Formats: sequence, structure tokens, C-alpha cells
Amino acid sequence: MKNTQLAVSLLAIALVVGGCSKETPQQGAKKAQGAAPQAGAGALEIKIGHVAPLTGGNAHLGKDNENGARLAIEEANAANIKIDGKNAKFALVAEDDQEDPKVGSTVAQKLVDAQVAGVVGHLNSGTSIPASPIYNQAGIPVISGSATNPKLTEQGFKNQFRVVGRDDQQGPAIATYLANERKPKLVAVVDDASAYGEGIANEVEKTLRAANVKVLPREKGTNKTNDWKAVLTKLRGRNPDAVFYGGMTSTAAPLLKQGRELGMKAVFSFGDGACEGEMVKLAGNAATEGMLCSQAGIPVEAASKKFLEAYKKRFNQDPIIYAPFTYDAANLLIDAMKKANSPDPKKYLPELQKIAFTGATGPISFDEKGDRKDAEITIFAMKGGKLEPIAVFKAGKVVPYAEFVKTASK
Ligand code: ABU
Repeated sequence: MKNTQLAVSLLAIALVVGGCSKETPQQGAKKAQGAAPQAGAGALEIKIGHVAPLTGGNAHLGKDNENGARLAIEEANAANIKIDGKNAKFALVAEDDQEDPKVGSTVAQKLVDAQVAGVVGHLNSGTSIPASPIYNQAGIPVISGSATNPKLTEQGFKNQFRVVGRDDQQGPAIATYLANERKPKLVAVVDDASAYGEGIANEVEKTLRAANVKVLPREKGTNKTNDWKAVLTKLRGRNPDAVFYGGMTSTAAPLLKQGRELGMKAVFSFGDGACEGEMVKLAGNAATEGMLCSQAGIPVEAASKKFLEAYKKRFNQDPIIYAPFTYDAANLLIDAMKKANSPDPKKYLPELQKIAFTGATGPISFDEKGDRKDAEITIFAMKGGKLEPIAVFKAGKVVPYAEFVKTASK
């Protein structure tokens, strides 16, 4: 065969192979979702996206969030729901945004292209906020089960919701508790420069200053910082009574561990990004003892018994923080579709906006911005390697946790 003929033949083969391997957005989405149920003849396949970091230092939290949404979808499939006269088969399209704003936007577009009917996520505010205009443009309803930065629901997007509280509730709650109960005279505030970390640190600082507590100039890292020694050595020289850190577990645990190694006795306090058991695993029992943290909702142990048992049975472990909230988020999307008798976002979005739903985390309805009405903020203290809920802030009141549990179960 002459060289030109050979080249033409190879080009033809490449075109055929390339053509065969090209996948449609739907096929691509099916790959991402793993073992999706087969919709079957006459069935209506409805894709629901989920986005969280599934790699990196906070992947365990991303998987926990994904598990919550997955459980809701599996339960809905088992319930043989009919929508528009057809058997609805829900498929989870799970994406990894690596806790990176740029990747978050890329996977948001991927989900739009895959024609998902709704999205649960993203886990982080830093990925949720840049992804939100993409979903808004496509008219796809999105419910985050963990993103707490206020900006997310302050952009006027009618398709954006969250089932947790906001950092302008959470920051003041943890700062008020710290100021009233531990009475620090001087506090160091550190953040990871992320939308979440910086945002909650600003709220904490504002509340502390309003309570006449002195605050040191802000120290900063990134959401990848794991060597805090330079920052901590500087802070140790000022001898603060307390430290607040705005950031996630993967960077919070080294901060706490290294602070103790440098001999700091301060009360270390955190928001919901670092309010979980992995802190003990990474920083150790001794370092975490007495730490304070907040969560932008009810403690996981206060979620419905039905959810806690089903989660344990399905995943052979307990949920970490926000799985009950992503479970509720997925169920909210499904419930709105049932009410509208349609998975078409244009048709079921109005149902979501006016929904009144009792989920694993209690009653849920949304205000005009898409924020959960009367979201709880829980304050925890670490005792003997376990986070114990101490107090709950709700609707302008703070009650001891024991009292909250009694009234909530009535
Ligand atoms: N709420 C803490 C973790 C998620 C976020 O970035 O908001």
C-alpha cells in the first residue's frame, strides 16, 4: 500500500472508531452515576445530580453527603412512584468538584448538559456560589445540604435553595456562645480564604467585637494549608484565650494539633466545616478535648430514627454531619415533582418554592430567598473524643440541647 493510501485508510479507521466512541451527554452521565437502575419500557427516567468533593482531604464529608442523596433516591425507586402516569425511576448522577471553584463550575455545566432534573449540592459554598448562575441559566432547581455562605441565596436566583442555616446565623451563634460561656479577653481569628471560611470568620469577628471582646489582626491560610506553624508561632506570642478558625476539617485538624504542640492552651473553636469526629482522628484526643464548634442545623443524632436506621443498614456506618440534610434535599426535589406530576423543572419549581415537608431533619419550608425557615444552629463541645451538643439557637432564642430535644420530640 502506498503511503498516501495508508494514511487515508488510517484516517478512515480513526474516524469510524472516534465516531463509535463518542458519547452523548446522557451516556456520559450514565457512566458518572455508576450502577443506575434500568428505567425499563414505559418508565420515566429522572436524573438527579449530586456534587461534592469526592477526592482530597474532605472526601469523607463529600461521600457522606452523596450517601444521603443516594439513600433518598433508592427509597423512592423502591416505592414505585408514578409521575405523569409512568413509573418514575430516579438515577443519581454523582460528580466530584474537588472543593475547587473552577471544577465546580465545570461539573455544573456537565450536569446541565446531562439534563438532570435537579441537583443536590454542592457541599462547599466556594463551589456552590460560582456554579449557581449556571444552574440558574438552565432553570434547574438546586438544593444544598451544607453550603452556608449567605451570598448563595442572595443573588436573586429563584431556583437556589438550602436546607441548612447561614453563616450570618452560625457565626453569631458560635461567637456569642464563646463570648458568654468561655469569656475570652483576646481572640485570634484565622481563615482559609474560602467563601465559607472567610465568610464565617468575618461574622464571628463582628459578633465578638460587638460584645467588646478584643480580636487580633486576621491570619490567613488556604483550603490546602497543612503547616500552620508560622501563623501559630506568631499567635502564641500574643497569648489569645481563644482561637476561631473558619475552614474545613482537612486544614482545621492540623491547625489544632500544631497549636497544642506549640503549647497553646487557648479554646479552639470552629464552624460546621470542622465539627465532626474526623477532627479527633487527625488531631488526637488530647488536642481536641474541650474544642467548641457549631453546626448549621440539628445534630445528626437528632435526625429521624427511620433515616438513621436506614442509613446504617445501607452504608454500614453512621452519617457524619450533613447526610440527613442531603437526604431531605433529594426528597424535597422528588416530592415537588410528585406534587407537580412532572420532572420538568419549569413545572415543579413552583411546588418546591411553596413546599411544606417534614423530613429527617424536621419541618422544612423556604423563604423567598430559598433559605430554610427557622433553621437551627447547634453548638457542640468535645468531651472524651465525642462531640456533645450543648445548645441550640433557633428563631432568635438559645436553649440547652436537652430542652430542645424534649420540645422537638413533642
Ligand atoms: N458549611 C460548611 C461547609 C460547606 C461550606 O463551604 O459552606
